[in-house]
Amino acid sequence: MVIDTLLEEALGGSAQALARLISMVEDGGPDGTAALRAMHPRAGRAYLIGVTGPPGAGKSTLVDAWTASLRRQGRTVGIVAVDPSSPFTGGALLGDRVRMQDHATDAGVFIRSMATRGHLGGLAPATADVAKILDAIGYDIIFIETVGTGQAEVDIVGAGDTVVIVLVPGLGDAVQTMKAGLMEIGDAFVVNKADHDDPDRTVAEITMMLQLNQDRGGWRPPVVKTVATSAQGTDEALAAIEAHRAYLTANDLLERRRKERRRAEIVRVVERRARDRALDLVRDSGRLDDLAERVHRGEMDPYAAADEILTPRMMLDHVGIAVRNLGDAARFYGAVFGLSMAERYELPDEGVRVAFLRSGGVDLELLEPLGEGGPLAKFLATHGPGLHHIAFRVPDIRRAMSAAAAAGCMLIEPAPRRGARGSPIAFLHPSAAGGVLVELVQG
Ligand SMILES: Nc1nc2c(ncn2[C@@H]2O[C@H](COP(=O)(O)OP(=O)(O)O)[C@@H](O)[C@H]2O)c(=O)[nH]1
Ligand SMILES: [Mg+2]
Repeated sequence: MVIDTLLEEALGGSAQALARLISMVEDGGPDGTAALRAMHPRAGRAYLIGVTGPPGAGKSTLVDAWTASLRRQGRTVGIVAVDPSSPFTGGALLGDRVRMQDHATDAGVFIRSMATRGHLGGLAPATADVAKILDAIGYDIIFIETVGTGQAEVDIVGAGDTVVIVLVPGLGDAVQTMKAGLMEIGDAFVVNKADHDDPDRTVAEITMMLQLNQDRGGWRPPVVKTVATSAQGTDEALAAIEAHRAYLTANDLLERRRKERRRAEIVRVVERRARDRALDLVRDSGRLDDLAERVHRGEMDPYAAADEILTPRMMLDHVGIAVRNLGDAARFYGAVFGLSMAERYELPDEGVRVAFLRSGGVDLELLEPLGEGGPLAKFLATHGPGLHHIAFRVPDIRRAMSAAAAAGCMLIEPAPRRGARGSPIAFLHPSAAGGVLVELVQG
């Protein structure tokens, strides 16, 4: 399979294979999921550092300086940068590439720029997944750079083991940052562009805000001044990150943090699958056009239209089996499928005793005649035990009944009645339904 080959090549050090793998993951299709699945057991060794702050604060320049230092220590580095892609300029993607050129030929560094998907504050959702792939491939340190403007970004950098907030001198940004909720998640603060304005004042302001922010679990986020363009203070900032890592490790907090992140990961997978399922449901564009037309004409609202799409037009609800002895049959299905008897009741008017066995999917309704002469007793006398009826759940029982009547099917009763389980039910005569008695249940 293509994925296996790609994985093998990427693990063997092919940057090209790795880039293709990441594209698959970004696309979010089944191949990407397969790749992530295969890589999952290998991930968890890298240290993830989230870097965020206002645009232009110098995040990329800082990451670049840190990468150079880490490479000198012999550590490999993966970088995932999420940039707002301006429709006018093509965004900062090119800028990042140009700046990171020094590392372009270094096999120990892998840089991936991801575009935000259009809308303001929108983020390439696969960031954490891409980081995971880089982790699994074996990069020691992974930087996730995002523009800190809102909750979505908070979620993404929150995926880091250490979260670094980058600010520049001047109160405005710091206030904005606090509003965006970034203050609470910062494990270390960098005041970059210390060659400008009055950096010490900004350091003091941040320190004060941090003091107002109680309960950091014993950790005091350091605040470091840097000039990223000339690598001044950048090693001190890196040391602050390392100190946080050491703190987490020494206090058994790293594993706890990572375990908490698994919840977010599961939610992400559920979200992705739910979205895939949703796309599947609207794939029938003829049906979608039809619903759009009806909404447009004012015959229904968009919510009812969505309900029509989300509710299957027909779903097997239960299968009714005529038996001579309820207990024996129930024991059999219990022994084989582990079904338990959910309800048991007698309907003297209809001459049946009923047992419902719930399966979690399609239920079984076992029917035993109550005395002689009822319809079920007659059924048993002519057919013997066996399939008695199948019941379909439909969104609108009256609609289904009139469709059946229009198709020439005889209705056993003209209007729905309330079934023993509370929902409206109706029966269609077997003659038009392929020889099977069909029960309709409104779902
Ligand atoms: N004067 C000065 N300029 C810097 C500093 N750090 C970065 N820059 C410049 O600020 C601009 C934005 O930097 P960049 O790293 O792309 O910011 P990002 O948007 O936060 O990633 C670039 O032109 C950098 O060269 C600094 O410490 N001092
Ligand atoms: Mg940048």
